[in-house]
Amino acid sequence: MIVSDFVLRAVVAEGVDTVFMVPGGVDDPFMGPMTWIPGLRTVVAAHEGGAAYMADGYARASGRFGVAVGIGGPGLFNMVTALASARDDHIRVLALSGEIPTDVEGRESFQDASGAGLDDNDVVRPVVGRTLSCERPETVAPHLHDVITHMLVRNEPAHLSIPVDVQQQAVPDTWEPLPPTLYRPTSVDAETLAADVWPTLGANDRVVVLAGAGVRGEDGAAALVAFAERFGVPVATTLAAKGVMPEDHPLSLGVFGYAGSRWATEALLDDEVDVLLVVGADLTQRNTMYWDERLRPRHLLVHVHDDATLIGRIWPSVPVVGDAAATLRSLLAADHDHARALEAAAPARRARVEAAKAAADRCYEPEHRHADGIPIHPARLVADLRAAAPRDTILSVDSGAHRAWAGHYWESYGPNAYLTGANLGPMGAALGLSIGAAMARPDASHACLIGDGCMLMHGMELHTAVRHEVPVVVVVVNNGAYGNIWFRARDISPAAESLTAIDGIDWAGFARSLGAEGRTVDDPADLRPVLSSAFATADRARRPVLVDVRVDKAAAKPIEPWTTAAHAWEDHH
Ligand SMILES: Cc1ncc(C[n+]2csc(CCOP(=O)(O)OP(=O)(O)O)c2C)c(N)n1
Repeated sequence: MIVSDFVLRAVVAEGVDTVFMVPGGVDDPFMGPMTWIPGLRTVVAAHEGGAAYMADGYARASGRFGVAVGIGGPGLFNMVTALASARDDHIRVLALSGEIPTDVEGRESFQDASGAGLDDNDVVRPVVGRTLSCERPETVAPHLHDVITHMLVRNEPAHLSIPVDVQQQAVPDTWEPLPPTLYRPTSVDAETLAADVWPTLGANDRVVVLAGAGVRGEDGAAALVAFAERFGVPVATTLAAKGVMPEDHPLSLGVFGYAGSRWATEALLDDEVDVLLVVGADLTQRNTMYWDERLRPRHLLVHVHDDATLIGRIWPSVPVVGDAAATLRSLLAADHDHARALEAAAPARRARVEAAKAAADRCYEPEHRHADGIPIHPARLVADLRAAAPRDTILSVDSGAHRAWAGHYWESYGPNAYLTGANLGPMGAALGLSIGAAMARPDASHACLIGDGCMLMHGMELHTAVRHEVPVVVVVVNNGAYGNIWFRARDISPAAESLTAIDGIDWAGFARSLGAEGRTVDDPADLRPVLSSAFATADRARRPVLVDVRVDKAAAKPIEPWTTAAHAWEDHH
C-alpha cells in the first residue's frame, strides 16, 4: 500500500467518511485513493480556507474529527485562519499537506515549503497543537499516530506534511484504530466532587449551570438535561453551546454572554446565586460579559473542564478536571444526603425559573420579531427563519452584526445545532461550516446565516455546495455594508462611513450563476413563504438555495448588557 492510501484509510478507520480538499501537484498521489477507498467521499472546495472550515463544521456536527487536504505552501497557508479558529474553539481538525519532492528541497524550488524553504511547520505551529513532517515512509505511521492522538486528546487541530515522493512509497503498516477511552476518558474526579462540591451543593438553594461546548454530543446533552431535571437546576449556555440544553426546555435560560438572553443575564448576574457550576465552558471575555464580578457566586464556583490549564485563570474555583458528560452523569447518579437535599429544593428553583419567564420575554425587545418596516428588521428575519426552518435545523452563523441577531433571536433545540467561530470570529467561516455539517448530518436540515461582507470572503463555496448537492439554505443578511463596522464608522465621519459600503450586489443573481437557486426578499411579508419554500426546494432538489434578504443596517444590535459591561470594564481599567 502506498503512503497516501495508508493515511486516508487510517482516517476512515477512525470513523471519518468525508475529506475536504483543493488539489495540487504535490498532492497528486492522494487523488487515486480519494476515489477508490470504500466509504470515503471527497469534497473539492473553492479555497483551502473553505475546505478547513468544512472540516471544522464536519467535526462539530459529527463529534468525530474533520480532515482538510491541500498543497504545502500556499494551500496550507490558506487554511491558517480556519485552523486558528478551530484551535480557539477546541475543534478537532486534521490538516494534511503535500510537499515538494525531498530531492529538490532547499534549492529555491517552486513552492518549497519544506524546512529549507518557507517551512509549513513553522507557519502553522501557533495555530495547531502539533505539526510534523514525514521525511521517510517509515515515519508516516508514528507521525500520523502522534498528530491524531494530540488532536483527539487535546481537542485541537493538528497538521502532517508529507512530501510527494514519500506519498508514493510503499508502507507495510495497517492502522489500528485508537481506543476511544484514550481520548474520551470516562474517569471522574469523584473525590473532589464528594469533598469539595457536594456538601455546598446540598446545603444551598440557588444553584445555576453555565454549560459550554465541552458538553459534547447527544450523550453530554442528555446527561445535562437529566441532571437539570432531577435537581431542578436552571441552565444557561455559552454561545458556542447554544441549544445543548434545548432552548424551549422549561429549565433553559438561553445564552449567557455576548448577545445573550434576558433570562440568562438576570439569573447569572443575580448576587444571590450560591453555586455556579461551569461545565465544559471557557471563561472567555464574551462568555463572562467582560469577566463580570457579579458572575462569581456567593459560596462556590465549580469549573468542570477537560483542560486543566483553563481552570482558575480568571477566578479561583474548585477544579473538576475531566470529561463534562462523564462528570454530569456522576452528579446525576449521586445517591446520598447531599444529593437528596439538592433534589428537595428542586421545586423552589423550578418555581423561580417559571416566575422569571412569566415576568419577561427571553429577548430584550421581543416586539422586533414582528417589525414590519422596510428595509427588514434583522430580528424579524431571524424570527421568521426560525419559524420556517425545521426543528432539527443546524444553523451556521458568520461574523458581524448578524452574529448578534442570531445569538439573541434564534432558538436551538439540540447539541451541535448552532455552529459559529465563537472566539476568533473570522468572517467567511459559516458557509464552510454548513457544508461540512451537511456532510456529517445528512439527516438534518441546514441553514447558513451570513452577512454580505462575509459572502465576499468565502461565498464562492456556494459552488462547492452545488457540485456536491448540499441542500443548505443560505440566508444573506444583506445590509449593503460591513454593518458591524458601519456602527462605529458613522461616528467617525461620512468618509469613514463610505469605507464600509459594499452595496450593489445581486446575491440571488450570483447564486444562479453558480447553479444554485436564488431569491430576493425586500418585504417582511414575503419572508415566511420564501424561506419555507427555500427549505422545501433545497430538500427536494438536493441543492443550495440562497435567499438575499435586504435588511436595515441601522437597527441597534441586541447587546445592551454587553455594551454596559464593556463600558464598565473601560471605566475600571
Ligand atoms: C477575517 C476577518 N476580517 C475582518 C473582520 C472584522 N469584521 C468583523 S465584522 C465585520 C463586518 C462584517 O460584515 P457583514 O458580513 O456584511 O456582516 P454585518 O456586520 O453587516 O452583519 C468585519 C469587517 C473579521 N471579524 N474577520
